[in-house]
Amino acid sequence: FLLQSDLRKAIERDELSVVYQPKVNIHTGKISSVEALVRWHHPKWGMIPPNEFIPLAEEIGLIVEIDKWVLQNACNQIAQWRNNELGSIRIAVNFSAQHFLQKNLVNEIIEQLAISNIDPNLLEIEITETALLGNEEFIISTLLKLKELKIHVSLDDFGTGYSSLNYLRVFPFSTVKIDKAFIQEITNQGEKSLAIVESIIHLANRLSINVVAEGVETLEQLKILKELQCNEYQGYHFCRPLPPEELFEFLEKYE
Ligand code: G
Ligand code: G
Ligand code: NA
Ligand code: MN
Repeated sequence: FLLQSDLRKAIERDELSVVYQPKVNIHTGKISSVEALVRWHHPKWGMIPPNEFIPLAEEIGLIVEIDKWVLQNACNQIAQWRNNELGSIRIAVNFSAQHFLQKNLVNEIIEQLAISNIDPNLLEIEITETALLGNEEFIISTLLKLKELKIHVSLDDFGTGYSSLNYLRVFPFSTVKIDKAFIQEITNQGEKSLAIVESIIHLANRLSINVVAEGVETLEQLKILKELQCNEYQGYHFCRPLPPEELFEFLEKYE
């Protein structure tokens, strides 16, 4: 309960921050986007992992406010990097189901893009399957509006939830992200995970959906993913999530 009331005050007390982790094309080495991941520095308890406070924020109805704060931060970050001549770099922001299912979502995003003066093409939204459990027509219309605006939308953590194959048929996603739980098993005698990863990649390629492997930690995993014709990967092997200044240095050196 203490943590709940602390979380309610975290934004105004400036205790949240955003770290960024690149996604990179396996074949060209080009960075396609960087994912924004929120962090909470509690004044007394130190770093609280998102796996603890995001579910809490969802429970107490605070997640929408947090998501919006991260979106605003990420948009301002894109603009700042552009002005610092790093060039145009796309940022992927995680939206929880509660947020994604809001009626005025698209207008709010348009407004934020205008305020930060950035190109919609530089924004990507990551949602998980739980966001797809609502009204199907509403979700499709939201996804189509975002697509029309050239905003990218990714299906995150694919393979862990219901993972209906129908989602890939019905909803217009630009990208599917294979959950890291599968990737970590492909070099660990996880014959079943390997088969699942191979199938998801094959399916995504056949459907012309971009496919990203999450949580790649070793060169061995990367080699397998390359052979399987996965497009992009993300993980500690390439780069950990970094604060903006450190990511800026990383990108400058990488170029
Ligand atoms: O880096 P990692 O431990 O940060 O993230 C853990 C979980 O928290 C992931 O499932 C990630 O999607 C989620 N997460 C991180 N940042 C955000 C955010 O800004 N909004 C939402 N809704 N989830 C986030
Ligand atoms: O949004 P999503 O649920 O996909 O969140 C990604 C999570 O995975 C974040 O918590 C991020 O810090 C974490 N992560 C990113 N790369 C790696 C990795 O190589 N290994 C592991 N174990 N976690 C990773
Ligand atoms: Na994500
Ligand atoms: Mn994920």
